[in-house]
Amino acid sequence: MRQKTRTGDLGNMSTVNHGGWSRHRQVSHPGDTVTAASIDAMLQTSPMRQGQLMLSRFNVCRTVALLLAMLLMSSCRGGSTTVASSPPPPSPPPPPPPPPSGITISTEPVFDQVTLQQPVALVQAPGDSSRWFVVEQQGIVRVFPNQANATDNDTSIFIDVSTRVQSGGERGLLGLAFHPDFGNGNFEVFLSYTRNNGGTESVISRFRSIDNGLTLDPTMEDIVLTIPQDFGNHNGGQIEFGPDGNLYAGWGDGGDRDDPNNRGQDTTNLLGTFIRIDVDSAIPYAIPAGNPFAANAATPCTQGFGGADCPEIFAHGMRNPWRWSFDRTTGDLWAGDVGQDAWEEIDKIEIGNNYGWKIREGANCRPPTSGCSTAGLTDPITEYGRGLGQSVTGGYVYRGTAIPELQGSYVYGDFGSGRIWAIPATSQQGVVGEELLITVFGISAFAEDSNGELYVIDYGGSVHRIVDVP
Ligand SMILES: [Ca+2]
Repeated sequence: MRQKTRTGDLGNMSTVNHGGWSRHRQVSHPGDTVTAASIDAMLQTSPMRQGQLMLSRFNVCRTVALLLAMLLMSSCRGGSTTVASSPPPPSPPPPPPPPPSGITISTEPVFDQVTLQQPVALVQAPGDSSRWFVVEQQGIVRVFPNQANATDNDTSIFIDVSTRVQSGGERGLLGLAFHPDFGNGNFEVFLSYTRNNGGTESVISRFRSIDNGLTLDPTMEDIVLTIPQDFGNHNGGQIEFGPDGNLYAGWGDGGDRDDPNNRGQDTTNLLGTFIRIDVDSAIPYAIPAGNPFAANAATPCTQGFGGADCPEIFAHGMRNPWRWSFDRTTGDLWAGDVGQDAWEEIDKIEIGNNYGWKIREGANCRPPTSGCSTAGLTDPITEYGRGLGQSVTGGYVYRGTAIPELQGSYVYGDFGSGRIWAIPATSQQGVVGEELLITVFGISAFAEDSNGELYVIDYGGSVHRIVDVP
């Protein structure tokens, strides 16, 4: 197994999904005072960085972007200056590692002649393995050919909604979902982003291609639903069509620390939930009959809140689901749910379940650290503590063929530590992930191609294929 050693602290941040960077503190956030000059000064003076001065201009730009992100978020970990917080509970000694599985992997850079800016997702269109679509946080979706030698000259803009997106920290263009019939009589694509509507607001909108799938028309935006956010962080924001043809979305708890408005446990709003809606049967959507609160279908929470339990809800008790996927073989929904102080968790999201936030973080009571009621709460499949990472990024169950020993394993990583782990997709709750690799990447997402092969997306702007080490 090739293991890279981290030489810096670029990954020790949680740009996309963490912290207490909230709207009411934005003005005084130290990140706002960062200038290009101060970044330059840091680059010049930090011994750790000196080797990086030899980097290409492109890489320096990446470094600056990452430093910016790091500085933005570094104060978020400790978080609040306005909310008194208890110290995190001490971590118990780690359990013994599982026996080695024989999985040996590495990563290889791909598409390294294509410039990507703060990518948060990389996807292919249904039935079309010839192209990749990269979702950039500032509000642009670029498309480039699925060719190793693709360059910026081969890259074009699929859609640019940056002028209506509020980006930065954990906000931005956060999700894209092709309609399952896209290119086959349907040309709809759904985007999920945050905008400024008197405060941060999450939006899912329906767009269409009127040029046979080459681009999306930005002038025809039909808003599907909106959710006002309490604070600027924990926006979740991924959207995907499930194997049942419904559109799923995952939302964070509204932000700040300790879920101050108890959104995760309150099912009269869409914060802290997974939702499932049917975007084909009605405008803007219909409620699938099996949803837990489908009886309230006549009073949907199209603006995030309702007087009764929201019929869109599929599961709840989430803190900030960051990157999730459906197993292409079983249809199971696997998600990373980012922790606050102590535990990062991987959940298998099933209908009607309550995943515990803010009663528990991972499979642990929150302060007080014992005695919380666990009745009705669903444990994660696996969790890891702060010694191993700071911000989980959910991945995929590997169903490819290039790495035989990885088949049937759920692969996930950590944005802060760059670690990549796997667990058997048949795991029961409490399994310990097997660490496969320590990378230098700020893992903002994983990607899965049409053959089921997996890729790691580095928030700094690079893509890396996961490959076998025989
Ligand atoms: Ca949980």
